[in-house]
Amino acid sequence: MSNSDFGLIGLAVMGQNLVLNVESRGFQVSVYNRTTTVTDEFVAAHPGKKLVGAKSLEEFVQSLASPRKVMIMVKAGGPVDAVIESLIPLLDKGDIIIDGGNSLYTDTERRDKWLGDLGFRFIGAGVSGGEEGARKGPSIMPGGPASTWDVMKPIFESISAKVDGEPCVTHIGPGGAGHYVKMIHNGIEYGDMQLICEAYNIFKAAGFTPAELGEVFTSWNDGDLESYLIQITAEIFKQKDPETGAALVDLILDTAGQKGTGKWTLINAVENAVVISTINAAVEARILSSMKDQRVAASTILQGPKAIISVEKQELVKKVHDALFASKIISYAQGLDLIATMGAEKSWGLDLAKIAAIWRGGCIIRARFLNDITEAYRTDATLSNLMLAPFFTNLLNGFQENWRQVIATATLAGIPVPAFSASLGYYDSYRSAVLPANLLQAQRDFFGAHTYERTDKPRGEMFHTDWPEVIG
Ligand code: NBP
Repeated sequence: MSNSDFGLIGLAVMGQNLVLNVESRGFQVSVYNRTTTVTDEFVAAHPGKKLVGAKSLEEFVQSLASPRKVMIMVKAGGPVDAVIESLIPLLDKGDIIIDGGNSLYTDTERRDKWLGDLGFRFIGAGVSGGEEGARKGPSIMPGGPASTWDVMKPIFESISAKVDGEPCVTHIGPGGAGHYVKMIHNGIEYGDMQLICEAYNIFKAAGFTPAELGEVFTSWNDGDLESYLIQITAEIFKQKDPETGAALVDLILDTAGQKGTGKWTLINAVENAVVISTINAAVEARILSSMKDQRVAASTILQGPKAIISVEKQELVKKVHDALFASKIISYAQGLDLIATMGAEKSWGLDLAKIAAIWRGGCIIRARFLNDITEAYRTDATLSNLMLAPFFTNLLNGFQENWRQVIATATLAGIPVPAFSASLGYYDSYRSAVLPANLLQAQRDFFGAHTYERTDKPRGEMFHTDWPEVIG
């Protein structure tokens, strides 16, 4: 066989499916996995395909055409460094290493410098879409030097998802920009998922069965909420447990896991002083869900109203739709604000329209309304907040009344809606010309002489008051 066009290390779920995707576009692919039996079984399971299974890294590297293009698809963290360490003595200067896992962007920045100093070319690329995306076409967010992107472009564009003929991949920016944007994508995904769960909880309290919810979500997926997460949620509600015949969703324990990208997003938002309260609420909702034993104990101690909602079903479907959509807009507005802030801080030259455009297909947060987000940033690249794009302003103004009613109804019934509430709190704070921070500044000046500005004096002029002494 001739030398391969592409090589991939790490044949777990994502790696295997990406390899099959790359191969299906006409490229010959060499594969290597630390545990050799995995490689052997994978190659044996796909006879007739242009795959070269390597038993050693040396064999793997030798099988690649120059400049070599090696994608690493192993567990994020130490394993990525371990693979790079063992590749370095085998590769030639100018070869390209791509880390396609969910690496923390700061690790990517470190590797970018490390490998660049050694004369290699490095791309940290976020890959979204899970197993199916990897196989049929993911959304890919590559960072690193633009010149390296130019070399990888033909392969990445051919394997990515397409929307209206446009590939769901673009060069995001230098260094860790690709993995950074993938991290925020995952944060937005956390927000979307939690918002859907809160809608579900409200519907449950109103007596909707899983079968009815399957219909509601299917109809939503035919409308403006059309998205991958709404679509799979509809399927989840329809799924029966083969053992008991009951709706499977009712048998799944209510404790959620997380791998870290949501937490990383929160830390980065705090560091950049950007509010991402919807995503924050979503991460915290997962944490609270994992405290099952404490919640069960507290449920018989701490009091609240009966979780029953008595609103006519069709009316509730409309209201929850509006609350969900409005909150979802906020979640994206916050995530994009964080990307814009960090992009400016790092001088990455990010293009929010292009980022929104490559999220329209292949990835977990793909949604019809990403077309409108793309359009909003194409129209005004300097948009300070997505809520202020006329299309989204109109939607929010139209939704806000039902949004409030849903949150009020849920709160009065004792049903937690932390992400809905956080979203509305952000919306109301952002649109408030006056906030109670005047009192806060007075408090700060009282105990710490931090000074304050006055409403009747020019900005920047600072004042201090000799407040009365408080004893005790
Ligand atoms: P995993 O994250 O489960 O990693 C398993 C792979 O890593 C196996 O090939 C394993 O080899 C290899 N590996 C490990 Br663990 N330690 C290694 C080491 N020290 N040296 C060499 N290889 C090592 O796989 P995945 O779920 O396919 O995900 C791959 C990457 O893609 C991760 O960063 C993940 O976060 C990201 N991602 C996953 C998804 C998803 O839906 N699963 C979606 C998007 C992104 P072995 O066979 O020898 O143990």
